[in-house]
Order: sequence, then C-alpha cells, then structure tokens
Amino acid sequence: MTDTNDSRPTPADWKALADKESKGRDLTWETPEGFDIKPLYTDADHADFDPGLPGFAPFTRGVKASMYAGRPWTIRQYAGFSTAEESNAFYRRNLAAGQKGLSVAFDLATHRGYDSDHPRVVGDVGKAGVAIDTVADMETLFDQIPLDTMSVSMTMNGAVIPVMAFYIVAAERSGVSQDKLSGTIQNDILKEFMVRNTYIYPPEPSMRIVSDIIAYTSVNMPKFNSISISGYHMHEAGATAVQELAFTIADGKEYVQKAMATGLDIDAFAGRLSFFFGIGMNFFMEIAKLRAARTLWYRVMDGLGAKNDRSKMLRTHCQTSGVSLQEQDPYNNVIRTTIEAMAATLGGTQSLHTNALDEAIALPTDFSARIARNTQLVLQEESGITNVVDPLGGSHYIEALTATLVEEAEKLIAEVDEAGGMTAYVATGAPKAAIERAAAEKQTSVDKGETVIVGVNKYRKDKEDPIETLDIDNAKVRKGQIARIERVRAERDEDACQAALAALSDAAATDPAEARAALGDGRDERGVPLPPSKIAELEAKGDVNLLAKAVEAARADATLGEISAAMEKAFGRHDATPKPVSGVYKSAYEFDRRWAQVTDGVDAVERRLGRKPRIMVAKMGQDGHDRGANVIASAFSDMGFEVVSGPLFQTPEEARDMALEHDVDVIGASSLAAGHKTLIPELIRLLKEAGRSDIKVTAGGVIPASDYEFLREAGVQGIYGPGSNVVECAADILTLLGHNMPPLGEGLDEAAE
Ligand code: MLC
Ligand code: 5AD
Repeated sequence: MTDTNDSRPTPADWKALADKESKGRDLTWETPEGFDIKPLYTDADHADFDPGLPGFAPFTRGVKASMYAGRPWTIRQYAGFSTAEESNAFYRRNLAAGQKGLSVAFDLATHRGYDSDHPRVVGDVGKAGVAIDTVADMETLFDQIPLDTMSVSMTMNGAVIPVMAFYIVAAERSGVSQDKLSGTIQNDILKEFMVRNTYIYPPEPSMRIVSDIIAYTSVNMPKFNSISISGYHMHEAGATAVQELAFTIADGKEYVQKAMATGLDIDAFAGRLSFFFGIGMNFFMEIAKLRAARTLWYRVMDGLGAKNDRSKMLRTHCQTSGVSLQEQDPYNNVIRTTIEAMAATLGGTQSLHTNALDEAIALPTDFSARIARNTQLVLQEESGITNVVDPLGGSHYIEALTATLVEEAEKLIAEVDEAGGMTAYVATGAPKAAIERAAAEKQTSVDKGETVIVGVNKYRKDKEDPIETLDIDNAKVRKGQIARIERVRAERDEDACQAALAALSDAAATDPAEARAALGDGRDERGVPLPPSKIAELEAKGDVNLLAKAVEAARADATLGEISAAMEKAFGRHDATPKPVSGVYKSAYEFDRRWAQVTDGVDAVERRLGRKPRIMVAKMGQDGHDRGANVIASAFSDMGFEVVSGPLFQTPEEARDMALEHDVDVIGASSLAAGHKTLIPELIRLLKEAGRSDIKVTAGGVIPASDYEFLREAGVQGIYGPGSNVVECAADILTLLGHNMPPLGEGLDEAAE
C-alpha cells in the first residue's frame, strides 16, 4: 500500500459489507415506475447528467437564480364552496391568516356549463366548489379583494370561456382593466379527456377554445398565465411519475404546436404557459420529478424553436396528493401532507396547495384549512428550507433519479409523438388505459398490504374517533342561485344579450382558419384564394375569437349556461362511458386465498341464478371522478361478476332505466363530490316506484361516516368509504345477494398469506 487513497473503501467493499449486514437479502426496491432503487447511490450513477445552475438553462435546479431566498413560493390554497358570499368570506379570512394567492374551486355544475337552475345539476350546486352563474356572482366572489394586486388561479376547463369572460368583466366593473390582471386559468382540456372528465365539447372544438384563450390573453392580458398544464389529475388517477411527466409535457407540446398553427409566435405566448403537478408520498421521486419536468420542458421548447429563456422555463404549481390521504386515523394526513409539501418545495415549485386533513371525507373546515395553510407557513418561516436554492442538488440519489426520469419520460413522449401528438394519442384511449392499469396495480398492492398505509392496512385503530366536517345545504344554495339568475335576467337588456349570444354562436360556427385567412391575405391555409363573397361575410363577423365574443356576452349579463349553450349549438356535447381495464386484479391475486373465496362465492351465486351476478357501477350527477368506479368495475369483472358500467353524468332516472334494462342485481353508486345525499336516495325511490326494490343499492367513494345513517335509512345496503378493500366489498355484496359467505380468510394459514 503506497498511496493512502488506495486504502479508501471502494463500492465493492461497500457491497460486501452491506451484503453481510443484510445476510444476502436483496435490498433493491422496485418503484411503481419499474425503477430498481438500490440502497446506495454514488457519483457514478449520474456522471452523464448536468443539471446546470439555477436560473439558467436547462433550469433543472430552478427557474430563478435566487429562488426562495429571493421570494418564497406562493401559498395558494384551492378553495370554494356553496355561494359566492361564503367563499368570498372564506378567502378573506385565509388571506388575513397568511395565505398569499387565491385559487378558486368551482362547483361541478359550473364546470360542466350548466346554470344552477338546470335539472341535471340538482345534486351538484354549491357542493364541491362555488356556484357561479353570472358576472354578478363573480363580483361577489371577489368583493373587497384587489384584483390588480392579488393573483388569482381559476381551475376551469370545460366552461373556461364564460368563466374567463366573467372574471374579466367583474374586474372591469370594479375598476381594474384586464391588462392588470395576474393569475392563471387551468384551461387544460386534454387531461380532462384522459382523467378529470369535466369537458363539455368534443376534443376538436375544445382545442380551439384553448388556442383562442392563449391568443386572447397574449394580446390583452400580458400578466395572466393562459394555461396550467396539469399532471396533478393523472397523478391522482394513479399515474406513475413517468406517465405524469410524459403526458403532461406532451400535452404542453401539443398546446404550443396548436397555438403556433394559428399563426402565433411561440415567444409571444410561451412565457405565460404554466404547469401543475401532484406530489405524493414517494418523497425523493417527487423532488426529482419536478427537476426532471423543468429539464424536459426546456428540451421540448428549445426543439420547437423558442428563443426567449422565459419561454423555455417550466413554472409550476403543486398540490399535495388527495388520494394519499385517508379517512381512517385522519390526523396522519397532517404528517403525509407535510412530507409532500417538503417534496414540492425541495423540488422548487412556484406555488403550492396543501390538502386539509379531512380531505378524504369532505371539504375543509376553517379548522382543517388552518392546519393545512400553517404547514406551509411553518416550512417557509421556521424550517430554513427557503434559505438555500435547490438544497438537494448534487445528492447522488436525487440527480440519478432526475436523470432516469428524464430518460424514461422522453421515451414515452417519443411514443406520443409517433402517434401524432397528444390529441391523437388521447383519442386512442391509450394514455387513459395506461393510467388505469397503473392505478389498479397500486390498489392491488395496497389491498394486499404490500404498500403500507399507516392506520389503514396496518396499525389500524379499533375504533375511529369522529371528526367534525363541513356539510353544505345544497338545496338552500341552489334556491339562492336561482333567485339571483332570475334577477339578472329580469334586469338585463334582453335584446342586447341575445344579440351577443348569437354573435358567439356564429363565431363558434365559423372556421377560425378561414376567418384568419379573410383578415390576412385572403388566402386559406393551403394558399387558395377565398371567394370575395366569403371574405365579405367573414369580415362582417370581425374577430371570431370565442373569448372576445364571450366578454361581450358577459357585459350584456348572459349567464354561464347561456354562453355555454351558445357554443354547444355549433360544437355539440361530448359523452363518454368508462372502459375499465381487465385482468389486472385476477393476475395480482392469482394465489390469494381470500380472492379465491370470493370467486367461489360468485360461482355459487351464478349456479343459483343460472347467470352471472350483475352489478351496475353508476356515476350520477356531474362528478367525473371515475378512478374508484373503474377500480370496482375492473376488480368485480375479474372476480366473475357481469359488470355494467354506467356512463358519466347520469341522472337518477337514467341510472334507473339502465339498471332495469340490464336487469342488474346490484347498483354500486360511486360518489366523490358530495352528491350522495341527494342522488342515491332519489335512485332508490325511483327503483321502488318501478316496483324493483329488490335491486340492491350500495354506495362508495367520499362519504363521511356521519352520513352513513342517513343513507342506510334511505335504503342503501352497503357503504364503502375511502380505504375500502375490493375483496371485502365483494364479499359483502355476495352476502347481500343471499350467498352464505364464510368470513374472509377463515382457515387461512397466516404464515402462508
Ligand atoms: C418569483 N419571482 C421572483 C422570484 N421568485 N422575482 C425575483 N426573484 C425571485 N426569487 C417573481 C416571478 O417572476 C413572478 O413575476 C412573481 O414573482 C410571482 O411569482 P411566481 O413564482 O410566478 O408565482 P405565482 O404568481 O404564484 O405563479 C405561479 C404559477 C401560476 C406560475 C405556477 O401559474 C400559478 O399560480 N398557478 C396556480 C395554479 C393553481 O392554483 N391551480 C389549482 C388547481 S387545483 P412574473 O412577472 O414573472 O410573473 C385543481 C383541483 C381540481 O385542479 O379541482 O381538480
Ligand atoms: N376546496 C378545497 N379543496 C378542494 N379540492 C377540490 N375541491 C376543493 C374545494 N372546493 C382539492 C382536494 C381534491 C383536489 C382535486 O383538490 O384536495 O383532492
């Protein structure tokens, strides 16, 4: 030994020692992404990856040189419920207590373009967000909030045109012109078709709406982010980090290309594109995910010819994961949210929402919202996280994960490109199916106890203590909204309003490419001259930008439903039926005794009935959260049930008709947006009226324990809240179907489980 350096332990020495300590046990861990995580990382694992410096391309280490040392992230809590008055009061209380930016949650009726008086939305008004029908509602929502200084995010995709128009006109009426407005509109329709399901129109006109908003804001609202390209909802639907990254970046790429195709210069709008990611419990993966996202976006935008650095930097909002939170032992959720918030901020987010501890049960109360907000205040003001830029930069594990995520996401993006871009890829159903498969795999792993959730599938309490949750009197909200709509309609200049709506319908029916051609050099996209009569007709219409036309309609006090309907005339409405994946559960449970008990039970019922037992999975109301419904449909069909998947957005009447038509034995109604107390009892009443009380109705989803008794009294025969296990649900339903189901796992050799 001549050099002292030679005596330094080598990676081989480490391996030998680690093997000895672990007695040869394999210590690699496979992530849902399929990455093999080793117990040790060294510089050799990321030698080829250069993250650069913060503030400089490729922005891996952050979009600002000084990051939080210069200005901390924006504490932006997403909220909205009931009426505009109540939400406004809630916002003002939150701002006084340290929140920094606003973020509006609209109710599902608003999302789907229906006024509160529409018969399809009886159970939805004011429930999962605030009901907004008119500019007057929007003025109330922001009463005494200075819109020239407060940045406002609005999560709206379906009814994005009327909501933007209302916002612009409400600000105008408070004396703030649109060029001063700062904030973000979600306006990300592609992911709605994949996972979130609050679309209104078919994909093509929906993409035109996105481009029209980008075009309008790039000219009129220079401080407003025209889109929030969201991976969050994919994350929540069960996507892996690679899927979330790849599909989100590919969505962004598609929007940019569509906007460029309308003749916009990439650098004129790209600086106002923003992103949104979900942050779950895989701590280091989530930090690396944000760093990878910035790297990927830089590469994509550079490739598309962006020149300004600003166009190539990925700025993002993050939200901690809703699905990671549990109904059981709910104070654990505070811990989970803290861990996730740390990942988001160590990853360099620009803005953050932290979920409240009652997430799995209801909307936040003042109490739970306070803890959620304080989680961020403590991180910002007590933890020292803000003092150093990208403090985990250079960590071997983080850099290696970042590099791997970039590499794997790029492979998936290449697949999307091959399919012709994200619109085409979404149309094939491939990304939705891939995400559902990942979700089913995750659920199986939890159900089997391989993925531990403290207080749910391990260390479960014998008895849960009830916590106080927010309940909204939806009938009261609806009544108030209807009165306000009627007042607005009575007071407006009806002719002016109808004329503005007709102009909007007309613009929607006009091909924007032709309109551009007429206003440009008189030639269409292929260079063919338009006939003079056509040019004259198009010139008479003027600008056919849908937002510009909707602003006119909003100034004339048209309602949200009317503006949506004016466009629907030209575009039609989009409908979809969930298509659950098959086989995932069967293969995951191949040797599981409890699964076998259930499939035996299904066989027994089948013999008795002379056909398979039939279950209809129903989604009523405007709640489009279909992850749970898909999980149930997939698992039950793998168990041998005949599954009838109801389309999204059914009314109770439509659900009843479908159940009768298919002669089902059970209806499993899935509700995640608080419509359960209205819609499910109504379904039961309608079945009774039809003389079919024999059809059993069960309920699953986000249902507070305090509503169980109400539902049982209404005739619901089984209730499965968050954290329910699909095998146990099935056993329960077999019992409901008269099968003498032995207790699950009985006679099981514990050691063999
Ligand atoms: C920031 N700034 C700095 C700085 N850091 N300046 C100097 N030194 C520093 N260190 C500047 C920025 O450049 C910017 O100005 C200004 O400060 C504000 O900072 P920001 O970082 O851009 O933050 P913010 O305004 O909060 O914008 C964040 C964002 C935006 C770009 C991600 O899009 C946003 O707020 N998104 C929120 C989306 C959201 O809340 N969605 C909720 C979805 S809920 P300038 O001039 O550069 O702008 C949902 C659930 C559901 O979807 O219902 O399904
Ligand atoms: N208020 C507060 N948070 C909400 N979320 C949804 N709606 C609201 C609301 N009205 C949050 C939840 C949910 C995610 C989509 O957004 O965390 O999981």
